[in-house]
Amino acid sequence: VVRPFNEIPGLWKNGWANLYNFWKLDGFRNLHRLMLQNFNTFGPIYREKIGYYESVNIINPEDAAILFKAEGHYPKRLKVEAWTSYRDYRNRKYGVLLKNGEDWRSNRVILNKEVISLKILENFVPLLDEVGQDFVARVHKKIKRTGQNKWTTDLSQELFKYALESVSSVLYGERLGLMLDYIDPEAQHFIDCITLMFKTTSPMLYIPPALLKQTGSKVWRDHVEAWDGIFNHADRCIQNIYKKLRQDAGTPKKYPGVLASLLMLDKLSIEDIKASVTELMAGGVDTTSITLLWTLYELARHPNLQEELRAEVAAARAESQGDLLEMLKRIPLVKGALKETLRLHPVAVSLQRYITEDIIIQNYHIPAGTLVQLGLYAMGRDPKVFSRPEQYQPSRWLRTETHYFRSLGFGFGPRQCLGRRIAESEMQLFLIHFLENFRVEKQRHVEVQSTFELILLPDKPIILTLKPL
Ligand code: HEM
Ligand code: 2DC
Repeated sequence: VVRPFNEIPGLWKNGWANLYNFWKLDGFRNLHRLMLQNFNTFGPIYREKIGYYESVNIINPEDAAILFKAEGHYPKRLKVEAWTSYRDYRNRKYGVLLKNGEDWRSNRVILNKEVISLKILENFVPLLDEVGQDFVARVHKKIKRTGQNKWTTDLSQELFKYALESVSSVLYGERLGLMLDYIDPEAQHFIDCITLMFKTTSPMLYIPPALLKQTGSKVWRDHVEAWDGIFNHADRCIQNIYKKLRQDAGTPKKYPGVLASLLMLDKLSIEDIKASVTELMAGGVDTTSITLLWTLYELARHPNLQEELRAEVAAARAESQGDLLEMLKRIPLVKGALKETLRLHPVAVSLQRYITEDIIIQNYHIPAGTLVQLGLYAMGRDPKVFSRPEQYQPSRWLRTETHYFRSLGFGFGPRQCLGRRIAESEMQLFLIHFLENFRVEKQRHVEVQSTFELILLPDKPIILTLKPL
């Protein structure tokens, strides 16, 4: 017999006591580890309430399949109130990230064609390839300057710039120039604001922003300042393209970028376009750069694997004879490496949906309307799901072993990551150029773990040594 909702194990009876314990355990930064612990304590399903935040948590791929079948026509994630509060406070429109219902769907359908369709990839790849080339040229220069034929550094700032340059080149069809020696301080400020925005969001998952706003708390003030910085810079970038487009109205010969394409298409209001393009620009920095940093960290720890990947890239380069799209089809192990990175170091600790119909998971009844979370970090490290989960093994993604609901780093279905294609090609091209130019080594034996700042980040600087080949 199916057991009732109220019998699901877990701590869900006293949200406020749970919030207090969560705070004592430094849960704001340990969310991923606490989720893992909860699965160990309660099994593959548990119910939880922290403050106002109530959810049912699952870990098995087969249960994820049930969850996503019940996501309905307008899939809805956990509402990040900090983000909606800011928009309401400043009277700014929601973009596709924050919209819901029919408004979300109609915007998303139009954006899909310009941002994640396979057809559009042809336009993105040459732009992203150029940024990849400029990145390696920049690193070669840095290496020369050390006079030691190697460069030991924390690459995160360089990767933030690479990621922002990449996403901007695709969105605006032009370069910001972040791979140059002197960079626009506004762009640097934009990067810093995104990091601050994520960091200040996580406490507000549990403490309502409205409350923090009333009490004039620093988190809320910092959060507003961060989003203000993000929107001001994005507005300037968008205005700049808008003006240019009005000046030379004729049809351009080359691909003009996502923003100009959307403006010319004239299917979304300018305000809707601005809101979503801002979200794409902000969503495109920390996500891909941190994933690349983790990948380099893993390659530094696995020198043989690094050589294997290098060989794959060299062969793909030779076989594809200058055709980049063709080349991207010939690097399955590089793609496996990126999946493996997202398995062990996912950007998103969980995926969530408010289910639109009653479902049964692990023989428990879960009523429609419940927030169900798939613990992505916990699943990636579960030995029942991945054999030897602690090992970084890109080749596991080549084998015939089942991948059924196991590769979910970008989410699933119509509400999955809108930036997915940009992110994937940007990261693949980065690794191609990197492997063709440098060997990466790790310093001492430093174990780096994840810390939760809304997205999962390395808990300490990752210091790498780059040597030219
Ligand atoms: C949503 C992951 C890069 C923009 C998401 C979601 C995940 C995710 C898990 C939620 C999906 C769901 O609920 O099913 C990642 C990862 C990235 C990445 C792992 C890189 C390694 C990017 C980039 C952009 C971007 C580069 C922008 C160019 C977005 C947007 C949404 C989203 C706009 C909301 C889509 C919607 O609600 O319709 N991402 N992301 N992401 N991401 Fe990404
Ligand atoms: C954070 O418990 C943990 O892609 C919460 O590019 C549940 C939750 C809800 C929404 C998730 C968020 C987590 C992690 C960061 C995500 C976000 C949805 C989109 C966002 C996954 C798992 C991200 C990083 C976007 C950000 C876009 C931007 C404009 C801020």
